[in-house]
Amino acid sequence: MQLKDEIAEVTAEMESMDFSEDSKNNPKTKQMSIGRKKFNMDPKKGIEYLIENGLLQNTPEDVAQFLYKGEGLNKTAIGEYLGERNDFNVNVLKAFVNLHEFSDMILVQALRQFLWSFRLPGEAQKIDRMMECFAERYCELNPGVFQTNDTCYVLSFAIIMLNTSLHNPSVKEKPSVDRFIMMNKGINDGGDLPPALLTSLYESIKKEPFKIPEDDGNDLMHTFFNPDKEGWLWKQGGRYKSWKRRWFILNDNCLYYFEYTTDKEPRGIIPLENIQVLDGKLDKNRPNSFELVSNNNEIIKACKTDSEGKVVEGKHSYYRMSAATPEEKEEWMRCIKASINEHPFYDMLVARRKKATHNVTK
Ligand code: 4IP
Repeated sequence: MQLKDEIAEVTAEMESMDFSEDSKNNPKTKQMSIGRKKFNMDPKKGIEYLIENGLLQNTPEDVAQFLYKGEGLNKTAIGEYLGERNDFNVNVLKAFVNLHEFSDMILVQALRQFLWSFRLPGEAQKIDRMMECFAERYCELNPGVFQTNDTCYVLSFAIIMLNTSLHNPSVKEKPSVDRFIMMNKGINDGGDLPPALLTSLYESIKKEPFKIPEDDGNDLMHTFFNPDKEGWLWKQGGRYKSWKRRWFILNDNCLYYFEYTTDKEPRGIIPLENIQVLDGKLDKNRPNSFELVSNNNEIIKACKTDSEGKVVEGKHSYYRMSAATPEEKEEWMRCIKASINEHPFYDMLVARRKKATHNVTK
């Protein structure tokens, strides 16, 4: 952080050296340069300074314009300022998003532009507010693409997660386009989005990952959505305790299982809510096992396809799984735990997803 501040300072210094003699001696230019430096160190103080010296008007629109131009400004500082919760900053955020022109852009392009204009902060509430504004703006400029703003919001995150899965080397199993389409079923106000649209979004991300400003390799995009994982596990039945080999996918705070890797429809979905992961009992026939148990000793909320192909509720008071190796087991437990405990943001996303798919569950 300190290093970043120093770099920002030196950059601002170098910029001011480029000025002609006239402008160098111009007190306003000098103040502007001081204001930028202050902003990079403490965004609130920087803006106050610029307003006090008459270089910015005290309106959300003028401040937004300044941040949007972003000349000499550190994008982490812009993100910090836009994420603040008071009325003025929230209005600056709205005005800032409204300066983006997304007409006739596919969602990935709009996201690329948006996520490059500042650095998304790490806090769930802030991300939520920013992405909500983004979705609202995109839908306003591209009417008819999505049924609701929530659809746009949920899909934006699906794209950000896809970006991680496709480009983060620690994600071994890369999702296919069919998988991406499947994961986004029902999000268009209960209906499905056109496969051609989802395919074009997928292809764009596959070809070119998102560019994130000031990415230090420890960025939100790389760590936050890391728990995604896929692989074979053995799973014990609910009422009838037979063991089945199933292809599991951990995604979006849910565990999905499939009979074959190429299946488009999962056999079962276990939302990772109100559960914990425990080491399994020692059983030499089922080594490397772990269990998902309910926090309140109730049946775990889940759905599955029964033998007639109907979607029904699961009947598990616990799920017992067995992995091929001790390392695999540890990895699954780590990833599931990470996705349970982690971020309040997941709860927001799950809630938003429920809204976007509400017709399905009605
Ligand atoms: C079935 O046993 C399978 O193990 C099912 O797993 C399981 O459903 C059933 O649990 C269990 O009875 P048989 O196929 O030997 O009859 P899968 O759906 O992966 O095939 P779960 O809920 O684990 O998916 P109950 O609770 O329906 O009995």
